[in-house]
Amino acid sequence: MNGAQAVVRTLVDCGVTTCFANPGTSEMHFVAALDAVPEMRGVLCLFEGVATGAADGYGRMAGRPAATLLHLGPGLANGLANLHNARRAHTPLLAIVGDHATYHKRFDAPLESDIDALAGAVSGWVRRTTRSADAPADALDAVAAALRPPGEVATLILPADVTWTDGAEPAGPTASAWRSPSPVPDHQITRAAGALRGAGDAGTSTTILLGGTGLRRSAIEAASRIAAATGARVLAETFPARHERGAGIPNVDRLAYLVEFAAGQLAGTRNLILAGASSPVSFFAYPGKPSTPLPPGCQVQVLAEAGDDVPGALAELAYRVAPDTAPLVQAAVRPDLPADGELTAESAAAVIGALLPEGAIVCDESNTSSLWLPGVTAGAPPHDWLSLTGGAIGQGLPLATGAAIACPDRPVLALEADGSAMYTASALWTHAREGLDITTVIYNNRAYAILNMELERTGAPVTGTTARDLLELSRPDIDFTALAAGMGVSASRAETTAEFAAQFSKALAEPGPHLIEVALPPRG
Ligand SMILES: Cc1ncc(C[n+]2csc(CCOP(=O)(O)OP(=O)(O)O)c2C)c(N)n1
Repeated sequence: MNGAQAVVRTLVDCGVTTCFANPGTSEMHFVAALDAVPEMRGVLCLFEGVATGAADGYGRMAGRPAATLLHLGPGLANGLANLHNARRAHTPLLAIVGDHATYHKRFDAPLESDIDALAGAVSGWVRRTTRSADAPADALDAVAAALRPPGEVATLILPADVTWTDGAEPAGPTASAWRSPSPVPDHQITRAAGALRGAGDAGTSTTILLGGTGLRRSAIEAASRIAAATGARVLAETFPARHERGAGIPNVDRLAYLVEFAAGQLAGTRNLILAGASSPVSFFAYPGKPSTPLPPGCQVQVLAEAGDDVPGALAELAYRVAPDTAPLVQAAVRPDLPADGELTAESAAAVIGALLPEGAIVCDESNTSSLWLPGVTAGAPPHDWLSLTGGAIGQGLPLATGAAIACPDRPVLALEADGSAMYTASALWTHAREGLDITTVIYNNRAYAILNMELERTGAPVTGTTARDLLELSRPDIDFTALAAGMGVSASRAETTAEFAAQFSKALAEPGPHLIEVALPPRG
């Protein structure tokens, strides 16, 4: 076998069976190896940000890494923003980056750049293979690193001659390579139990902040039992990688994006217990505003870090402080389909709440249009909610691509703001090419609406029309139905609530990708 064939065989043997690729000349032997090892599914993405975002969506849902195949430094750089989001999501992800042949690098050919430096910005593990015979073992180490709890981006740089040189043997998976999450030390559970025993006392309020695997069903149920028994509050981190929610699962509100609102949610908290979440911070600094929403004097304690066994820690805590208490589960309630009327983000949310199918995977990058969604979907049939973990927009359409490939039997919704959709719109072509069951809803408000709000909040002095003009997506308006149709995705445009309801239920009923453009009214 040549190095590429042995790497692909090794990856398949340890469960990495999907490769989101945008290759170039230095990756041609890797591409050819996909024919030699047909168990590896190659998925062509037309921009590297789609490949990396898709690998993020895949890893979040499958719990094991997909590979990406990227072309030297520039290809990696194009994929960096969504690798950043994957890093924040703690997604297991294997970034394979091709490079010039080892002996060719010193000639400084045009595509030569510092791949290692670029990779270091987002990866928990980086290795450059220099000999074909080492490539399979390096690939195995890369997968093990990606799966290291809580999950990380592992980057393997493969020079072209490493991939084309013969004499490599696949490396067998070694069970010891895969580590499980660490159990939480007893003293952390004891300390949290101590704080919780005083949770209901006047003036000593305790809040449990869930994040990471703390937002899986069993962890949420344990947290709900603790809350019911002790009077503690439970909140979720603002942008979870994957939140299991819906009827039959306790409802957990997310901490608000705006620091003032988050401060309101945390008001009165004397003890904050972190279960898989980081201590909350304001997304940005604003003149005169605090950097964290925590009330003054609030004690923060870690029950479990993201890489720990968060559900296990919560279960043990529930055993100690809530042995006889049942979780408070969310009832099955959903809004009626709204009557016809003006189509707004609020009425569109009601339609989604009324029709959300069981088992849906919702990839939410709807930004300012998301405000009404949590409330109207809380009692919908059980579903997963995937959000923008690292704030780098252009993630939603790729994320949906990977989620749909990881879970081909589940309906996937991509709820997309127009500006964010445009970063990685070519993901729609992959939706069509792979026949993915993804319903994309584009909220077309013809603006970077959130930045209009941020312009006010930062207090930046606006004296003319240029600043506002940089935040408008008009002249020309973007025609998303034409864009989608041009990439082979069945598309329609809704101007009223009834039109949206009809188009949305049709899209859900038909297999394959659909896009619905929600024409929002002009901002007041
Ligand atoms: C990679 C990246 N580039 C730029 C930004 C800055 N940014 C934040 S929100 C935003 C515009 C969002 O507009 P849209 O997606 O249309 O959502 P809306 O605010 O209209 O709901 C931009 C450009 C970012 N967060 N990430």
